[in-house]
Amino acid sequence: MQTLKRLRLFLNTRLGFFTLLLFFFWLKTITAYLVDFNLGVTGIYQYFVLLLNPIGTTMLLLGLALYIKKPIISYLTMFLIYIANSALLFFNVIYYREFTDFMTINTMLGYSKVSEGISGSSFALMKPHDIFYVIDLALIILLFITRYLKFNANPFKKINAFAIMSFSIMLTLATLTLGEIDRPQLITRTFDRNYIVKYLGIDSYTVYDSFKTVKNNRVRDTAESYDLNKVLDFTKSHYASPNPSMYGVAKGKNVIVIHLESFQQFLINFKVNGKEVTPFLNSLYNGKQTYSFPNFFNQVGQGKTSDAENLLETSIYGLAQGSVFTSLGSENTFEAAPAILNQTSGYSSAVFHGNTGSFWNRDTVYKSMGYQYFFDSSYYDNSAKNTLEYGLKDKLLFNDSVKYLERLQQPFYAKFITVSNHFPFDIDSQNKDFEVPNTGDTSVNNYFQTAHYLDESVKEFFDYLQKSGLYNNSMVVLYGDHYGISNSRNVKLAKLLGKSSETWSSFDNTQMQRVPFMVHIPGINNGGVQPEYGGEVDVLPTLLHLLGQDSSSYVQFGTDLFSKTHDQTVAFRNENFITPDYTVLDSTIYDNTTGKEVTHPSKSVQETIKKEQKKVSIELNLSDTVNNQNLLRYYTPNNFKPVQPAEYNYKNQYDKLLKLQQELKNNSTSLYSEKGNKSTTNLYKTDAPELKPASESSSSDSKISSAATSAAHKSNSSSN
Ligand code: GP9
Ligand code: MN
Repeated sequence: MQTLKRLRLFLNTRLGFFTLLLFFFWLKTITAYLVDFNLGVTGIYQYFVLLLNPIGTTMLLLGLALYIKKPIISYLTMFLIYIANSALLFFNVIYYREFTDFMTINTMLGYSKVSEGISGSSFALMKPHDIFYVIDLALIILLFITRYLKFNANPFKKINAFAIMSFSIMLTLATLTLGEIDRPQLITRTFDRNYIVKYLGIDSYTVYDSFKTVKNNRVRDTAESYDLNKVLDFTKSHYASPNPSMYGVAKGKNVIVIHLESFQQFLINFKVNGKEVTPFLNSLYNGKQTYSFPNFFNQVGQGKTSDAENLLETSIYGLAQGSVFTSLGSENTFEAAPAILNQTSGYSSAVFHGNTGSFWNRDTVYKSMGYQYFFDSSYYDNSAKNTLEYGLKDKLLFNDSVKYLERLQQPFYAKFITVSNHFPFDIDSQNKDFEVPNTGDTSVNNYFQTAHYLDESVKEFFDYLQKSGLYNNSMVVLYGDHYGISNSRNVKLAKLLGKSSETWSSFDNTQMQRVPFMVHIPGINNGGVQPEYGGEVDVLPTLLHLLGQDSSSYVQFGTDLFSKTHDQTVAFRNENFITPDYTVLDSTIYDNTTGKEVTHPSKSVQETIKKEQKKVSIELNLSDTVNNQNLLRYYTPNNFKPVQPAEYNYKNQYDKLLKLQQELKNNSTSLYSEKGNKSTTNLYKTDAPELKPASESSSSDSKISSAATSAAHKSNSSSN
């Protein structure tokens, strides 16, 4: 009784009211975190951060009202702040149900082209338990009406208000630090809005997003047609016309892009203890039906995988800092491979990726790229045994995607993003079948195992392509997105590569940025190793020309690798570059054949390098202008219609595919229809232990499991 009385007395102070609101809001936020959002929280540490993160920001916001002297105004202000914050939380809950993502400022203001904000129809998304998010408001008002709570007329000391504010700022900073410890570069790289909310809370996320939006808008608003003209001048004069003997070699074929996660060129034909690490990829690489590029470099920045995707499918660079996908991808205009191929030759398009759709903001950006279908982790059985840190294991990704792939209308452009070969290269023991070297660094050792696993996965997929007949009318493009072994770990690798760790240099680190680029076209016989130097930015014009598409009117910074006038200078994101003869790092010139620094370059070498350096800087700068000022919104290439992202929706895609197939009747070109309405999934053979009958797992049936995202999210080490 006594305590109840005391509690009531406390609640009737201004601090008491503050505490009450703080407690209610904390409770609502945690409910949203655990019941409505799927943040993939694992382990005590992450739960601790989750429980802690709403406190600092809520105190900070409500605490503002404590500075107001007049009791009524102070109480009212505090309550209004509370209502506004509750509304933000609640709208996010509703929005999340539709988009599995959080609202950005642009969505709230209705500026986002990609997904509409909360609309009338969104209220159909309400659930019975939503009452919990509003009942507190009624309760508080009731407490005042019944006079259980009263306005306390005693002034609140400024110094106390200040103390509360300082404490709340400290708490917010502490949360940020705890988040950064678990997820380094949380803010700078912004992998995923889910992560920001998980570690920092919904309020901090909104503030962060507002800052970003204001900054982006400011830069964007400075755009002038003059800037676009400069870009067009460059891309037009840089354009390399196709090699007639290669133009249209793969015309009309399906395009299957296989993203080999963290896969470096040095693995190709590499042996450990006398055994090839990737025998299947080697066979492709060495064969006559593949154009293979050993001097092909990754050009990614902090956006890693997403930068690679952007470079490959738009031929525009990533940003000097952060990822284009996450920083600008929600608003920018894209003129990307899937949209181009759809508009020029009726290609359908899909991405298959066993991680959460919001990672790298893919679920949003893919719409602007014109991807018709995006099969993310929600389309696969992502139970714990099937996943590694970044989602579905590769063998399962390929196997489980076939039921969707066979329903795609042909020709299609389909991209598979693998994940198993990702730092820290950990794979469960039942999938280990390769004797790894001993370099003294576990992640380096295990890299060979996961690369080997990836190789087996690709082989199984190729076997299926052949059996199902897809193989003959497809062109398969394979590429490594970026390094797996970081510069700091390269020294551990040196000995295996026949080099010394003592003399290992930045020149060597740069050479390690080679990643495979292979274009496998069944039926050709003039393939083989191509000596040309090139990078990820060169892929799109190359592919367009192979498919018989004119690329001259697009804003693309790369050039066709097969063209006689292909530009062989490869720019890295930090303005370093490499040519067939020289590697230039911070103005230091290295000779590619000796690996030694050119201390006294001849006049002509000096001049060439100066010219190339200037071009590289201009090119990267122009690319930044295109991205930062969203210049493509002002430029529509010939025969191209701007993509309308809001027309895309990645829900219930399997049903959509079936429906389309039915509507098209005899005109359906899906593999399934071609086979006389028979599935080809039984043709897929995999030795994936997860699918062995002994284990109680089911095969290609997709289950939308609530655990789907958690395994994919549990990772806390994206970069090494
Ligand atoms: C996640 C995967 C990894 O979905 O693509 O991205 P990365 O860490 O390599 O940039
Ligand atoms: Mn990657």
